[in-house]
Amino acid sequence: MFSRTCLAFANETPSDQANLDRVCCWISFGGNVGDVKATFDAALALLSLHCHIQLGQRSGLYTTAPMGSSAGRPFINSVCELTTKLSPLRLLNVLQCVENQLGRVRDIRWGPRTLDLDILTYGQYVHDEPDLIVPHPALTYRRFVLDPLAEVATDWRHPVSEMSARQLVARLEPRPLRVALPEISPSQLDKLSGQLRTRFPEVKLVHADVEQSDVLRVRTSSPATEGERAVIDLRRSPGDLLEQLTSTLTAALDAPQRLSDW
Ligand code: PH2
Ligand code: MG
Ligand code: MG
Repeated sequence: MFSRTCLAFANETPSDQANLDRVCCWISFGGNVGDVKATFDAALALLSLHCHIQLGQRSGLYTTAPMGSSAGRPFINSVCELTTKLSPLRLLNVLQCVENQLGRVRDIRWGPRTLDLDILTYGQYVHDEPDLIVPHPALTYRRFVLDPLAEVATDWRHPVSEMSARQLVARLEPRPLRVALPEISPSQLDKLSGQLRTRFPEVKLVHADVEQSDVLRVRTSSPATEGERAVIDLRRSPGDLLEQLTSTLTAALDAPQRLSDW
């Protein structure tokens, strides 16, 4: 059952043998160091060796604005579908093995990288623990994953909000983009608006947590409540509030350029 090809993944043991049904997953690819296209190809080749992974559709390659003050040069991003019998944590482990084999150095959080492989979704599975969160918690506001996903995952729906990738992109398109920060005081909001105005003239920060679908809601000090899963949780981003908002808005307002097929 556990074919020899799986031994290419050094951290795996025979207990990784999976007896689950095959699950369809979407994986994001990102990188901005070295020959990123060659690294993506090498990652696909390694994943295709795994006896419990079958590769599916993939999007084109996109150039995207680097999100985060330490991220470095623009990124190349893409998404790929795979089906697997591996559990979510086993799959995560395989992805990390591939990242490591292809020269990933884990030093600066959100720093420049040769390769980042993230599980965007694992079937309809919803899991929120420190070891792994699926669906990826930032999926709903990052154009660098949503645009590639919208290109190929046309039947896909977000397991919690049930929105398609195209609908999630559409939420980010109105200008001005209204962003609600209900936990921030009016005076702090004025200050933040002033600090963000030059870089993001198309963004309007609002305090009122009005029930309007065109408002992007952001949590800054408490977790989203039940039924509020498309809310952006800034506490997952590095830096102070200004830096967290800057990186979030960079990802939300980006207009990724499709470079080529992959
Ligand atoms: N990944 C990061 C940090 N910043 N920026 C872009 N454009 N694309 C990424 O994939 C990306 C990023 C950390 O995972
Ligand atoms: Mg990532
Ligand atoms: Mg990652």
